[in-house]
Amino acid sequence: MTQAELVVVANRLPVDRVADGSGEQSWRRSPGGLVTALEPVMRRADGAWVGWPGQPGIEVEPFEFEGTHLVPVSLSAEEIELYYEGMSNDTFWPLYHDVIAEPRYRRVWWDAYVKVNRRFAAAAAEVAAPGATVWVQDYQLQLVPRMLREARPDLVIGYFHHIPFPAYGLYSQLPWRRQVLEGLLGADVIGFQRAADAGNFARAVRRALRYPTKASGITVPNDDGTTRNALAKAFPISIDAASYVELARRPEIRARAAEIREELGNPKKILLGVDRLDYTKGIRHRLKAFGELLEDGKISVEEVTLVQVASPSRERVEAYVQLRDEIELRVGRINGDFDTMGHTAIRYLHQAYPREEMVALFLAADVMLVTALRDGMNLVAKEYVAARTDNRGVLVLSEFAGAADELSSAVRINPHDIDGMKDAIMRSIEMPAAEQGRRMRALRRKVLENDVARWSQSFLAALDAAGTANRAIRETA
Ligand code: GDG
Repeated sequence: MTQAELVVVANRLPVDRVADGSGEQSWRRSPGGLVTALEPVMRRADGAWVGWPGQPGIEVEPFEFEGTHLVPVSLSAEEIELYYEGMSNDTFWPLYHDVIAEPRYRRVWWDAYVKVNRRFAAAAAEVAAPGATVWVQDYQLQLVPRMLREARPDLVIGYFHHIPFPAYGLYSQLPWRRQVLEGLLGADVIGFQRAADAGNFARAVRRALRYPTKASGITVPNDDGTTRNALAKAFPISIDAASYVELARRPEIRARAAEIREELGNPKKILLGVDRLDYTKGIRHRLKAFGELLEDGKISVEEVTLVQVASPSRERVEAYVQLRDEIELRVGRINGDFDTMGHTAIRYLHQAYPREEMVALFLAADVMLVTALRDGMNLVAKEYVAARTDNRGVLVLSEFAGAADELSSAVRINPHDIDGMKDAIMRSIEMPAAEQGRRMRALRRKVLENDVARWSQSFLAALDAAGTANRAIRETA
């Protein structure tokens, strides 16, 4: 049986099951950011990855894929409904994004969440070598760190939270608030996107559990009366910036960007939004501001087009079905009111595109609109910046996205302030090339320096240090 020195545990395996032409099933690397982030580390460490293979009810034996040992965790259709669509995406997601949508608290969802977390923990415990490092990813698996520590006290355990962690006034709604904090505190290092998220977490621990905290450190009691330290700290995630630079330099992608402008009727300015169709992304607010600018006569469809890519997401969760209806109604109204035969106000695309097409869109766009109401980081903002090797283009960025902490040279907005957003859009449309260049150069420096390789290295280095320190405490106890 394979035993790995580094184990990643995530809701999804880094592969998708695909049928080839003859009906044979095979695996293909999934395009996600986390996969790119961890691939080099996994390869070097002879790592294992524990996760759901992406289809309900299928039982798959562990297998090797491009140098990583994959350990599938099977989930039934009912478990996907309760643990994933229910507890993860209809309770934790809205609660952690400051209750933008109303979280639903259902005990059957929680029971399934506990049961599924236990299954992930057991799979990780089985594949981890003695003293191995295990890195748990995200809010679907918040109980895994503690479950794993109970089963395997020899392990060094890290957890990274990809979404925001809310203030205690909101967090305290959660009927299982203590269990979740205790679950997370099973880790030696609990990583967050922003310092504010780590601060909210530490305050929740003080309020709900009464454990002492000092700077980033939390003193966690063990069952035998001894204590250990957990570190709760910000490790802002990033992108594989070099791969965006490479794509942006390809002649065929640059040609495609020019073609996109042509196809849109050569407007003077193209505004772009790229989001999963999610209520956290502020798509409605963006449409409102854009629609009002047309109404006010500040812009016209001959001059300015908004391209909105809204990739399909969580289509079985009711709030997402509703959101799609609302957005499509609003897009239809704006286009109906303002389109001409030759020009459209909003080119709305409810589709997912290959990365090459995304980069061509980034290059075609004069202004990138990131108007999230709450967002852990927002990688799209960083991808746009990385792709602009020409030092042109303007990033409009919500203060409520984690990326705002680093990307201070963006045009910052509060998406709730529609007038403010309209002003920011006008300023961006009219921004002189010299100012665009100055801002873009500063943004690019940040993103290229702090890429995803640095993110994973700095998390794993902190984890190594914390693990060593906790081991020393244990051995002298
Ligand atoms: C969560 C947190 C945090 C989107 N549509 C297409 C496509 N995408 C890609 C983007 C980007 C990724 O998906 C989305 O990442 P974001 O960070 O923008 O947002 P979430 O999906 O909500 O991610 C977030 C992130 O985790 C990482 O920690 O930043 O705050 O919510 O890479 O480019 N990619 C392609 N076609 C599409 O149609 N190829």
